[in-house]
Amino acid sequence: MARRNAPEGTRAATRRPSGEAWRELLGTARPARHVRPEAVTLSAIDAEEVALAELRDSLSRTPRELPSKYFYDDRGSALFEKITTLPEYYPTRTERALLNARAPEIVLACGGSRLSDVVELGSGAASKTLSLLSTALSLGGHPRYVAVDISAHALRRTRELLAEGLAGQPPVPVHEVLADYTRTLRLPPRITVGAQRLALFLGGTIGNDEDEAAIALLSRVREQLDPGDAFLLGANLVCEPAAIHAAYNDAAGVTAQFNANILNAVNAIAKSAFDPSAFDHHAPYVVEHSRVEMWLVARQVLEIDLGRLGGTLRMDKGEGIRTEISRRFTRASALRLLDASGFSPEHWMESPDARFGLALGKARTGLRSF
Ligand code: AVJ
Repeated sequence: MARRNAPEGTRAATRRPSGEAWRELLGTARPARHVRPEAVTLSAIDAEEVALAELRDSLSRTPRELPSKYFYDDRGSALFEKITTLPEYYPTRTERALLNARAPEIVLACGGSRLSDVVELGSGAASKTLSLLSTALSLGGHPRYVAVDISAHALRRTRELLAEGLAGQPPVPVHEVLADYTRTLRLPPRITVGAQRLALFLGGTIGNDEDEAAIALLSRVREQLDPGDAFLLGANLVCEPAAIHAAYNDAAGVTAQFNANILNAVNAIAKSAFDPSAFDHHAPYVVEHSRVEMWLVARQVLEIDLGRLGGTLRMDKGEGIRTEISRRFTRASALRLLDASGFSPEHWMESPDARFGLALGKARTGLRSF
């Protein structure tokens, strides 16, 4: 994963960036057929030293952890895209169907043809967002799409998917922001004064954080918006444990590969010597915390050279590293999160099977007085 030193910000494109991220983003960037990339913006991903400190810190916690954003190197992003097509992994198709069904309602609640700026955090494979953009276009709007992702690979896929999915429709300008939004977030300035913005945080990724970090993240989004701007949050909902369990323990073993691959990503950054094949994938749904926990569990006693992290990590047989939590919410807990982050909840939409929810909120003027 590319990590550079430039300070974060959307003006970074005017600077001369160096390093892998730049090469990776621009070296293979070709204009898509139907999507005109009007501006390519490069925001710095956190400095190498910060990443090393973060990895050191999380691996020395009890239990040991790795931040789940490290899943998304090129291979990890590709594996996650594969997960979204697995029969067991219900969230993506459930959310997509819900978005497709409710797109007109969502776009109309965001000013209809006045919706000019669609900003997606973790745009990944933006295939779910197509219905919102199509709807805005068909209402006579001219939306721009701002894709924010930590992965250059994912941003490339975003561009391809938009080109394919919006073929034959008016071009949608795409503004790409390569950034780690778990740390800082700076959105490009709005296109025109009074333009209506809609920020999206879909896929249930909000479930990767405990409440405090989730509220901090959503509050950072709120700070980048103006009062009245809209925010759409996708949340996995509490449902049958067997369905949740299957989604993270697929028969083809893709989720297990995705989990193990985080160690390759860490090795690339830290020059460490984790052996992915020395760990078992373990992903139980923990009812008490309404969350999936993904673990990598050492199959035998291990001594791992930590490379640039410094020293050796000793792990007992059966000891685990927690690589992800993926929370399940209720309508009440999802709306509480929005509200606590400076958004007034306006709409709640649920899939027919009640496994996935979308909450639409509007950025509030001031802080809430309790
Ligand atoms: C991309 C964070 C929403 O939590 O379900 C998929 C990641 N992990 N399978 C999720 C994931 C294991 C996914 N999110």
